[in-house]
Amino acid sequence: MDIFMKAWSYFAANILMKPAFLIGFIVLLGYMLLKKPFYESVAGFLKATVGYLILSVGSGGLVNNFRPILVGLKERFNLDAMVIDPYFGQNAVTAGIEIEFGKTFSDTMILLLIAFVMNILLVRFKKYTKLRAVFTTGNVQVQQAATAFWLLLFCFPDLGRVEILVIMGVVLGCYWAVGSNLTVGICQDLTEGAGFAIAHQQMFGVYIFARLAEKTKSKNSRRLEDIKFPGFLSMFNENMVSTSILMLIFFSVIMVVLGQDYLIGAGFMAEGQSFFFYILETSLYFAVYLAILQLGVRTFVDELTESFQGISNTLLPGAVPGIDVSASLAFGSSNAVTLGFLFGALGQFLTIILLIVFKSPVIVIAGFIPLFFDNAAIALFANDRGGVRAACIFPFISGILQVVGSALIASFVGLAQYGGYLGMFDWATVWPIFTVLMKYLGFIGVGLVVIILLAIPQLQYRADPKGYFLIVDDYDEYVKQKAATAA
Ligand code: ASC
Repeated sequence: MDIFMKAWSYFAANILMKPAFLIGFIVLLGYMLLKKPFYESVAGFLKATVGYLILSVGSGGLVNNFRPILVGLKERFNLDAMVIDPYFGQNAVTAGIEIEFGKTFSDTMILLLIAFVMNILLVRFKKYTKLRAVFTTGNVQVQQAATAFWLLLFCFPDLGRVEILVIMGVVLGCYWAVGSNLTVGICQDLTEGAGFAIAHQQMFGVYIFARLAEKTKSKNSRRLEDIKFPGFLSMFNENMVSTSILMLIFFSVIMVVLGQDYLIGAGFMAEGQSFFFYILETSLYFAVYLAILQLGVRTFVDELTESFQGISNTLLPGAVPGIDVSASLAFGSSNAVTLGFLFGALGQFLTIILLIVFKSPVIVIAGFIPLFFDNAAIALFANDRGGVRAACIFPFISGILQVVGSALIASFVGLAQYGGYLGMFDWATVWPIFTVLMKYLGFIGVGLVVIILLAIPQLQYRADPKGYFLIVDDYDEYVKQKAATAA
């Protein structure tokens, strides 16, 4: 048993929690199952891993460059505020868990084992469960486990170690499998059959807004990529240019509000550096990291698509891998990505101002990760299925919900005072609902959460029994059949 746990811990720490290697090994396994020559399989492994690492450079660059600027607002105005951001959320849990509950969570590896195995079993028995996606984004699983641990202890303060682990493993395993599965269809449409789903922290959000976008679509709705701006506006047709201009405007405002003195004092800017060029360079890095991120996705996605057939033909029939939400940002309209970020920011900032004006006991500071990755993806899918208007309205609504939902849940469960909350869309909406159910209905609430989650894929299947598995097995055939039924 000890050897088994040691082997698992090694696997979890070095591979499962490092998605670049997990995706790399999935590609290797897939190609081996397809009986490709060894050298091709190794080449696939390398390309997939390097591609994913490139994506991480892009997304890490965005986070590391722009998060401190937003968080600077808190320091600059001496706000006693909580930052909504996965890393701040995780730190808040670590800081408060012992004080509040007299516990620490050191069972991450075991939890990941239970939840991962459960996810795979749910997909293996897809005939009954209708679940098609395996969650592979281990780095966010760890953040979610920390927050879920807190939420569960808040609902069941006296629970022992084993019970906590089992409940967390089951509830999180279901959330991962069901959430990721929700996005299979919309991802296939967006990527024209690239064969992956989203495994991240806004799966319900992306799906719900994608469906709402379809519902609010009118005859005149147009996608961003179908609009050609005339005259001087034509510079917005090229997304690197439009991203640069819009981010320059956005971050200029923020950095002017922060002020040169603050930026120098906090070590952002060097003394004597030109304020103008500092702002220009910093803002343009947004387009730089976005381009890197997209390059990374393009490097690994083809390998993953092809190799995963080896797995979906044998070990896990009809399955797709659930991967980082960033992967979707290389598809569809890049301008939607920028628009989503800006409208999400508008929603968040307006709501934060209202919190301040109405003297809310909890003030929230916008975190970069929810602001960008949630709302960019929401806009991307909304644009794809409902056009530009949907790509503006839904991230705006999401921004409001992220702030309101996080403020409510974090003060309800007592996390706010430790400075952070996860804050991603699902954790500001879906999880607060789960928490209320579990707090007031106890174990019946836990059962209810699991039943609600597992019912979702059944409803999805019933809505389209013919296309539901076909969209994964053979996307071209799926499109053909849809066209034939529509005609
Ligand atoms: C998160 C998180 C990150 C980013 C990254 C986006 O939730 O913790 O580091 O999003 O996964 O690519």
